[in-house]
Amino acid sequence: ESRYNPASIEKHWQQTWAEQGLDLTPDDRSKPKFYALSMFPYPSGSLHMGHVRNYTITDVLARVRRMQGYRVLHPMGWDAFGLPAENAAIDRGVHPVKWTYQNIDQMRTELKRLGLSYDWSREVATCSPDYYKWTQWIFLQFFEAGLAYQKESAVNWDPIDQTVLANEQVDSEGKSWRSGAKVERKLLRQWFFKITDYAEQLLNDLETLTGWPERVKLMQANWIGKSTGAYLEFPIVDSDEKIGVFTTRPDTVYGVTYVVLAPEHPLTQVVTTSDRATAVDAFAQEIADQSELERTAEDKPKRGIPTGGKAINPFTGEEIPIWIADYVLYEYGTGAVMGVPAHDVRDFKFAKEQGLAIRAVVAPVGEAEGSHHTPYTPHPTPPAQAFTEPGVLINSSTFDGLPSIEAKTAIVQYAEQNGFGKARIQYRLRDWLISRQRYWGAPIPIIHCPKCGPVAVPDADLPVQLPENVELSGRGGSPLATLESWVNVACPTCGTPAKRETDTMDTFIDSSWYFLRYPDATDANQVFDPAKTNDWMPVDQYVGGIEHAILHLLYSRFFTKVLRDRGLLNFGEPFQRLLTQGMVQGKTYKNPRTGKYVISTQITDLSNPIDPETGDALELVYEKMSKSKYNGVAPGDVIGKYGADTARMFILFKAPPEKDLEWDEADVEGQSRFLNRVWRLVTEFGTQQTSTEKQATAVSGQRSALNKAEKELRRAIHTAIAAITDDLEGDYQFNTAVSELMKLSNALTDAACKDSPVYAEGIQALLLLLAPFAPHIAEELWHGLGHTDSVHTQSWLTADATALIADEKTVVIQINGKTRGAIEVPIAIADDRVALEQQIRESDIAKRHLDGKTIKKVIVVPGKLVNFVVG
Ligand code: ANZ
Ligand code: ZN
Repeated sequence: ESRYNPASIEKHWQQTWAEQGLDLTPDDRSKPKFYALSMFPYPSGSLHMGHVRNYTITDVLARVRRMQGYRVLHPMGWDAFGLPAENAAIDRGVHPVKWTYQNIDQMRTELKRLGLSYDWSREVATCSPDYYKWTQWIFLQFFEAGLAYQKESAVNWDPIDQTVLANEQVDSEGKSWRSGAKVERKLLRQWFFKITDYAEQLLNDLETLTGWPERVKLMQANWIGKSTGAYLEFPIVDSDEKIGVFTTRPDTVYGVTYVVLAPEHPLTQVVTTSDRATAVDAFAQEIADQSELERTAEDKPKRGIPTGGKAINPFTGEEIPIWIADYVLYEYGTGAVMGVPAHDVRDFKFAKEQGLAIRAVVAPVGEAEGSHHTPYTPHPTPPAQAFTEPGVLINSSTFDGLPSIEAKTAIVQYAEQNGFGKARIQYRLRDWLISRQRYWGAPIPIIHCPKCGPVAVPDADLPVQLPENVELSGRGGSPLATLESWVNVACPTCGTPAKRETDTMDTFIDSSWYFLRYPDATDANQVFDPAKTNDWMPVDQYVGGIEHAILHLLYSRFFTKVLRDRGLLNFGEPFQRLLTQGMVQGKTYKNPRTGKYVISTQITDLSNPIDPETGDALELVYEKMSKSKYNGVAPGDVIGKYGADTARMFILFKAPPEKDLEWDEADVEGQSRFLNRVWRLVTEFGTQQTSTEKQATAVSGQRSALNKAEKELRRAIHTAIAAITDDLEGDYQFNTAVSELMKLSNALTDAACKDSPVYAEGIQALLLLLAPFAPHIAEELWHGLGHTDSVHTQSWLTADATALIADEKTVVIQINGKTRGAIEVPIAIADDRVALEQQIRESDIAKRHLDGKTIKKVIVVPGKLVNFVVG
């Protein structure tokens, strides 16, 4: 009998499976399909535990569905464009191509060590020309559909590095992460995707995503941010122009005491009076340099100044002042707001600070005029705070007395009839800015012609290859712009000398369609064969991190809808079910006073951890694994020490998939011990019988012919089958599935019928049930039993319902409520009140305790308990 040696068996089976092509995607359309997908990683260089958890979850599902008779598509690839490669080039002089592919090779090797059943023949890397050719082709589909356009837009500009920064590269003080310079806002011509055209669908279709976590759907809905209200126009005094505002509260229009423009609003120039011009310009300049975050921060005082201009409230004819203020965003609604301090918190604060009039026009229900409870008294002084709830209109002319909801409709109708407004729906979602002044991304396939404007690169000329010899300095805008030989081309339409677009695409574009490519990953002639992609899609189970709850998932849904509308797809939602796995947290030593993290190897006594630098007592907490917290565990180390099967089992066992998981070495060892027990159990069984016998006896006999021990074991086996099968549906309770495996192994260990065919059935069942979780050891032991085909190609077991039924029930015997013992009673008797009492009275235990006593009362709970109350 050999010892369990994960290192050698895992390597052996990984090679064998690859040679056999075990994980290739079958083409057999007679089977139902199952598309199992993990979010593909960015090739940073090495796997972290978050990856391991993500991919293990998906792998278990892929393996189990195969055994259940599905044809499974389970692919893997690389989200390989992006800034880190470019920074590596700048910092260390390695070319992004080389850096990226080295990382991919390293990570692929690590993935293979985990025994993940990927169809590697479908691997994609978004930075490969075979892939980005189609990213560019899709861009042109958007362009043709009018969904890709250029617009001046404010970007974060680093004046030292002379480059555009992403929002994430600007810190909370508005400084560049790289140069530390105060970031400026600069207007540049950028490419956008018109995602706002799909806002309504993206919102409404969330309802159809019944397999998504509610939390994620809510986050998307909030991001899309639908508001129903009105567009109203306020004419400017002494001008033909009008200020359009978006409001969700048209019912408050009689309470408007001023209008506010965003400082960037073009009408600012029109309304500002000459005496105010200098002050207004200075203020606008100051605000322009602030990020949106700084401007909208809740706790900051609202800042603004009057322009000197006046507008007219079209409902009252009244003249009201026009201001500019930082809290009005140019990018939302119309970039202008009607100020109603009595009913809006921000307006209220602003009016108080600036001494603007406050006029109540909505009263709480019951306080308004005409109510029979309290006679209405207009507020003699301005209210102490804004009343933001709906109520009943007051001080609103003919609309007085209307409840807010009705007043909204009536007021919008009135505005519409008189030509100064209409109903409007507004979304918080903005068009997607997709151009990046970066090298390591897919070039935007557009040629700018002085005669024709922006022209699509003809399909035949795709891909627009990324030139390799580009100097990367990290400064000065788009690196591609420096390569004149590449930039200068003839216009494909008219032949005039023209210039290539030098921006590249946001890498989120690459990942917005990769799942459509896997069904036809190597197609050189088309983006994908619609027949194949329509067959495999939608993804049946998508697994990934919650950090992608909004952008990646929203963009992917958007792409799917656009490509459907282009006639390429016959479905509108890409991901049927979504699982967002919890974080993997590591044991972290933290100094509560300084907030600093301490490396565990520097701590002398881990049971009483002290900060070696400061002498403070350290706190032991679990936090998301990260280099800066010294709490990471490298997947390679764990696999090296315990094997991939143990790592997988631990991760699945330790917490339900959507919950956070605390990495705990003791529990890893626990799983290692469990697999060792399974190893011994099965190998001991194997040595007792010849292989032919083992297979012959694996089929259990008739239930009636079984003795008590056999029946019990069979019940344990089929309980495990039923429970594990159930755990692999619905909520995916892998943790309880693993405990069921442990229970079954215990039942086998304790079984009093080791030479029975039922025992052989149990051993086989254990391996088949274990296979999706710990694929290598299951395969090795399966072959050890004499099988010549793979455990992973076997059929999943179905529970035998008759085996689940127990013959007897355990009934507790109590005297005056105290438990004195328990006996097994045949079910027919246990469930019959009278028969049960009779049987229990005659039992030895009862007789002994009742001897010489008078029974006053007997309480019988059929199937469970008999309690004798004695005097
Ligand atoms: C008058 C009013 C009165 C408003 C009232 C609210 C309460 P949501 O729900 O987020 O869509 N608003 C409109 N455009 C704005 C902009 N560009 N920057 C800052 N604020 C803007 O919010 C819509 C409300 O936010 C609008 O309704 C407007 O203020 C303000 F008692 O109009 B309201
Ligand atoms: Zn041209």
